[in-house]
Amino acid sequence: MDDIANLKQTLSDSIAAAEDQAALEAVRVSALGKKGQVTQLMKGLGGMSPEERKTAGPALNALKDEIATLLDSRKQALESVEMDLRLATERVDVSLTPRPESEGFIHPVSQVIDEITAVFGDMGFSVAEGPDIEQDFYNFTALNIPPEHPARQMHDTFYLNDTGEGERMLLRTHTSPVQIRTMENNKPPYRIIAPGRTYRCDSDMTHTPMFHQVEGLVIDRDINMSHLKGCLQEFTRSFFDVADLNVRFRPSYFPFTEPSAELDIGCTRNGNSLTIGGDDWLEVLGCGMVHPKVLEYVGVDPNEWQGFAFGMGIDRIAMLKYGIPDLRAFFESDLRWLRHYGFSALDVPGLAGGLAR
Ligand code: 2NM
Repeated sequence: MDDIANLKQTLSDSIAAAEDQAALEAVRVSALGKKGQVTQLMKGLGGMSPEERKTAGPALNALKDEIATLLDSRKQALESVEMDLRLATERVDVSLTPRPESEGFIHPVSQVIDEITAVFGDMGFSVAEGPDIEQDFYNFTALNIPPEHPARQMHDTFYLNDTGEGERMLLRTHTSPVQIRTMENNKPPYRIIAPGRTYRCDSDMTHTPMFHQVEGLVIDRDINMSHLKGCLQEFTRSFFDVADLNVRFRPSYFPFTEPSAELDIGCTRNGNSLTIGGDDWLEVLGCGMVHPKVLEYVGVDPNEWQGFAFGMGIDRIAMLKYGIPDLRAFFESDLRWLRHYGFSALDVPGLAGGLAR
């Protein structure tokens, strides 16, 4: 029993003297490890007489528990000292300047689509969408474009490969098929715009084979030409943010409208440069009263319903509004170009960047 008391004293002293985790672990191994002193004594129990074992057994078990408890509390004390030391000596420099995140930019075409949508949205229009790959019926026939019309010739329209099953599909040459589908699938009245990609086999300084259009459609029981004029005058003045912008309508022709017109806005030409506002004229969109034949194609009774439609190219008016000189740079995906001409998604000065609202 004296051996036990002595061992307990020695081990407690070693535990108290352990200066760090490694020293403490060494003490633990020397006491409770496989060949540790306490372990060895416990192995000796087997060779004892039952009498001896009766007193030595509980005493050794108590020693083992006491040493384990002492080891544990010393371990916690050392950990807390180590933590205090780390807290006192280590630093996180929260003042370090962060590396700048790379910021994305809104493409001018997306920005202009958003602006146009905002203006017509305020006038009660909603946005309609449809497929880029179309059938001849929706792109041409239903728009009163007869088979012999030049717009149908191969040089203008991209046709998909013939699959042998039915009609050859094509890439829509305007977004009008969206209006056709909307009228076919919904009952009048309609008040929609259809922005999106359009395709024509044309590529030079001022034409890209893929370009963007917004078309609009208003059909109700008594929509007339003056609604068309008021709506589009309001749109151009709001979109270009020029309150007294000159506007004029010139007679024109489209197969899908009768009468048809083109809308010019006031501009100023100076050598090669062109600015909005002034006494010169610039053509910006086509429009007209929807042809009765178009309404008949989609099952809308032209004796009950009538209205107007319009269409404009987005890419060119984006160039105009934001002074972008080269159309082809629009679709080259040059990030330096986008950083220069693009719009921040986070710092939007009013939805339309200076809309008169
Ligand atoms: C234009 C000009 C005039 C037009 C017509 C239609 C529809 F589907 F309602 F008949 N959608 N868009 C239209 C009318 C388009 O673009 C220069």
